[in-house]
Amino acid sequence: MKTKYYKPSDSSIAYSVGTTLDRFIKIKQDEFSFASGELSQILRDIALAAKIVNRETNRAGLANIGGAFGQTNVQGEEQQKLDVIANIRFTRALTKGGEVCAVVSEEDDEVIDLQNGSGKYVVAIDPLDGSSNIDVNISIGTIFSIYRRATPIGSPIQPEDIMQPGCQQVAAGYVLYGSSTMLVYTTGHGVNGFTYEPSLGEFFLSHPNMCAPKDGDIYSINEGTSNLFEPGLKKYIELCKERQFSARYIGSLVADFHRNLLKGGIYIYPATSKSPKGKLRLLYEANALAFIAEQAGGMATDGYGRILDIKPTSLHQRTPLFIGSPNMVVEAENYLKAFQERVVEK
Ligand code: AFP
Repeated sequence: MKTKYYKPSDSSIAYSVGTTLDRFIKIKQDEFSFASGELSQILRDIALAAKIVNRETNRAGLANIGGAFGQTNVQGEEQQKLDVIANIRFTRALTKGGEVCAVVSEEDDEVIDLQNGSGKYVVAIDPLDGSSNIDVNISIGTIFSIYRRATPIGSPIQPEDIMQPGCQQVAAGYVLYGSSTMLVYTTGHGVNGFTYEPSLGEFFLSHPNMCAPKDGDIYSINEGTSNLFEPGLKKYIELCKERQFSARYIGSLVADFHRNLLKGGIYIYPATSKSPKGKLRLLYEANALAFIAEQAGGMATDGYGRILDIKPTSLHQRTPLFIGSPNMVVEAENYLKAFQERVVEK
């Protein structure tokens, strides 16, 4: 039999289309000390569900899947139809994948036990964040955290499997359904971003080794409640204005976070006198983004301490969030603490 070596063609038709998410995951699989392909499979399952949600999101105006579902979730927030669709899609993908034993979702009051005796992992997910933006065609996102279960495989799910601090995450990521759809994730070895190519149905590596600028000039906060902010935060926002920083806030955490990660800035969802724990959820919003921020050289705190060190005490626990460029987060935190001290000293 005659053989010949493969020689890539010089023709433009043979240009590389880039690295697919699948291939990238496979290449990087060896980075996990406990790697055996399961974590890679979960990432693939999430990517598959993201493609479906992306398709549904793009048809939202046409397919009668916009608008409210007619029920509220455990947060008391009105569920949108796409919230429900996304929740089903991600849960289904994680169930079929077979690597996950339990899912915590913003849309479900309780932990979903997948009854999977061989599942080593727990996933916390906000299937569709910023869903009040769906009907007005503004970017929305999915946020996910992956943990290894703490108790032996095959035994009943225990609270300690679920209530793990963010520093125990083995992977985390988000999907941004924006002007293009992106999946960004970390497994604790830097952060990489992939852009969806709809005609090929694949995510391609587009943002390798993402790094948060040390400093920035964008601040993202809903100032509508500024009269309820802590005094230190009011001062910090004044400072941002004195420096003529840009205010950018669209009310979709993933989109606001992503912008600041690329351009340099701080996203703040603070405690207020009305909501001392803020609005965002620790387990399936703050933790994932905090892990990504830190892996990209950024920072995430609740204004007084590291997000990833918070030990959760309840499933849908809320936390204030200060996240983004490290110099900005440190400065904001210093304002909060300095002013608080002054108040205490009087
Ligand atoms: P929805 O999913 O209800 O739209 O909430 C989105 C969100 O959790 C987060 O994505 C935003 O940053 C934040 O709430 C916006 O909240 P405010 O409307 O209070 O600014």
